[in-house]
Amino acid sequence: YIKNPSSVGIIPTCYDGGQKKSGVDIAPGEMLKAGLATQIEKMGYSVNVLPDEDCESHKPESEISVEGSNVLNLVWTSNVCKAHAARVEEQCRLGNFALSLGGDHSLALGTITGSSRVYGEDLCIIWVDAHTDINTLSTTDSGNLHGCPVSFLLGIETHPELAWMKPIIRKDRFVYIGLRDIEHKERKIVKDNNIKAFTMHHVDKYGIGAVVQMAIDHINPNLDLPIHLSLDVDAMDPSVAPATGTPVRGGLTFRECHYLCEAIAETNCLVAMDLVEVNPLLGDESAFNQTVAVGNSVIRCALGETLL
Ligand code: Z70
Ligand code: MN
Ligand code: MN
Ligand code: MN
Repeated sequence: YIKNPSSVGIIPTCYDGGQKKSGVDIAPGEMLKAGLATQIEKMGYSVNVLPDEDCESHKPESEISVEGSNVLNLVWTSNVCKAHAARVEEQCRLGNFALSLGGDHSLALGTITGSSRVYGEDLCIIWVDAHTDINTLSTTDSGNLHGCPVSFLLGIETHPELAWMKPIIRKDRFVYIGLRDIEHKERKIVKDNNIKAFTMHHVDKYGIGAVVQMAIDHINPNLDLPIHLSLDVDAMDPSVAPATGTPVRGGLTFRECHYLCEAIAETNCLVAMDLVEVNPLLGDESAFNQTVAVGNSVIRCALGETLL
């Protein structure tokens, strides 16, 4: 794979159907309005901003219900993510850095499927989030698919509607950082599947430097494999990123999250990134501006802005 891509493809998909709060769908537009593309260009990359996906056009006439599950918007989410996956795949094939802007985290069904079609089993995932997002169709209480993408990506859950994913992500090349809000049934899935997870407890205990080092050593010890970073802004503390649907206190500080992105940039292995769950409608104008700005800032860090 191409190390250190010189071009970035920004892929906005304004999808909010993986959860119930509207507003997460206007985040890509706001992040771009705040200057994200120009900021990345100033770093020396060529930037191609793809058009927003028309999520309404993917809405089915009727949804399906799944027995034993209260899952919502399964067909709609599947359609949107399938389209998004094709766009991520294309950017990766072109050798561009694939930057997905969400939208809620259900979009990762598409983002990681897209990059894995190009990088195959080599692909390593760093999932930075307050939540594990590993519910299955039967364990989800909320019915929100943004709480479920990891189970589909790791092949723990399947459904005919999502058969297009053909997941090939290896469980030993997947790692969590920043967890602090895990449902009981999710905890069991994480343990039963032996998935490496660094919670906020580990960040407190070892420090962010050691945690990121251990996470990278786990998935990619020789630094010779491509990495996809899926970053949910709620990984950060609500004092840093307040405008998000499910804020959970005790999160990554401003510097911890920036350090994490810098350390991943330093590996020269990062090929794709998702920035999801910014919701500009939650909170006042200053909360909104702050969250959009910190989202753009961690993206630039992951692209190497603050490295010498
Ligand atoms: C819960 C669920 C979640 C993000 C909330 C919450 C999941 N475990 N994910 N906010 N980003 O509904 O499954
Ligand atoms: Mn909407
Ligand atoms: Mn998430
Ligand atoms: Mn989350």
